[in-house]
Parts: sequence; structure tokens; C-alpha cells
Amino acid sequence: MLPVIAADPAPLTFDPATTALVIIDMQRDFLEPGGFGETLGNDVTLLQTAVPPIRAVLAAARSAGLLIVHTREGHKPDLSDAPPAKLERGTPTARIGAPGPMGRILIRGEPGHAIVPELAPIRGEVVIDKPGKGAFYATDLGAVLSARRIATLLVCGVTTEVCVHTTIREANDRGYRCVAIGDGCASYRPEFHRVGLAMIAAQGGIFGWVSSSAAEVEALGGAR
Ligand code: TIU
Repeated sequence: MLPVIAADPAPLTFDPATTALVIIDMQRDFLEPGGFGETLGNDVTLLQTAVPPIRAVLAAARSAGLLIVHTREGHKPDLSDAPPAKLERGTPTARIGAPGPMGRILIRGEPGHAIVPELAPIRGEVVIDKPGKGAFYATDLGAVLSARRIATLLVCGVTTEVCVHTTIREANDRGYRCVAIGDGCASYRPEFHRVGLAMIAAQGGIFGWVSSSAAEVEALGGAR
């Protein structure tokens, strides 16, 4: 029998063979002082809450043999993939590409671009580098998921209303069933986190489902 995840607006039956765990942008640039998130004026400590729940789901997903995808937001060192509209926006303390304590802000290969050590990818896991907020835009994520016949995405990471939401919206329009892991997502703005999750499950699940790390670990345990 296929496992079932307790979720809003309704429980979801899923096949582990066609399900992927997608961890969005758990990078030092967003979670640690001196990175992109802090240059935008945010309290980056707020994002730490997502790390233990993601660790728990990641361990369960590895045991259950799920496809695991990590994404990283960032740009090429020459910034050729960074549109001026993104580079020029706002009044950050340091712009994308400027030097910082963790290397150049939001640039691939720099220390700040790395995924936090607690959630580091291991051999066999997919790492998608993305220049935008959504994980499908200008990446080969769609091709990777198609090759594995993936139909359901368990999605977590940061931030809830920016890269997690954009990715879930992109995935929903591409026909994937998306389950946001509520406590495995976080935002610099707690009210945006709360409302962002509510928006996914509203109207009978207009963008997908919202679950929790505990519910996912339980469902994945049954999938082994
Ligand atoms: N600023 C903010 O909330 N998020 C981002 O810029 N990127 C991601 O969400 N990863």
C-alpha cells in the first residue's frame, strides 16, 4: 500500500518511487551573517528554525531512497546571468558580486554560496544552481525530474514567500503535486511565512498541500 502524508487541505497518497525532496537555497548567503540576506536588511537568525526539521526529513528521505534535489541561488562570477533589474534593486549594504566576509555576495563558488554544513549534499544527490527565485527558470530541473518520472515534490527551504513559493508555483503549473513542509520553510518576515503557507493550501489546495516535518518523517518511515 502506498504511504499517505497528513496535510492541508487533505491527506495525500504518494509513491516514493516518483517523489523527490526539493530543498531550496539553504545557503550560508541566506542563513549566516555577512551574506546576501543580511545585505538586504534582514535578521538572518530567523531562518535557523528550518534547519532541524529539514535535517529530519532529509534523513528519512535518504533512508526511503527518494530522489533528493538541493538548489542554490547565485550567479556566475562575471554576472552575465544576473539581470540589471536584480542587480540594481533596492538599497542593500552590499550588492550582488560585491566582496563580503563570506566572499563575493551570491556568487557561485564563493564560501557564502555553499549549502549550510548540516544539510550538505552527499554523493548521488542533485544540486541545481539557479539564477532566479524559481528552481525551474533557466535550470535543468525539469529535465532531471522528467528523467526520473517524478510526479510529487516535497518542498522546503528558504524563504517561504520568495524562492519556495516561486518554485511551488512553477512546479504546480508544470503538473507536479507539491507538498510544502511547513516547519521546514522559514522567512525573514514571520507573517509572510504564515500567510505564504496558507496561500498554498487555500481554495482546496490552489498551489498544493502543506504538511509538517513530523508528518513527512512518519509517512516516509512507512515507505521504507
Ligand atoms: N530575499 C529573500 O527573501 N529571498 C531570496 O532572495 N531568495 C530566496 O528566497 N532563496
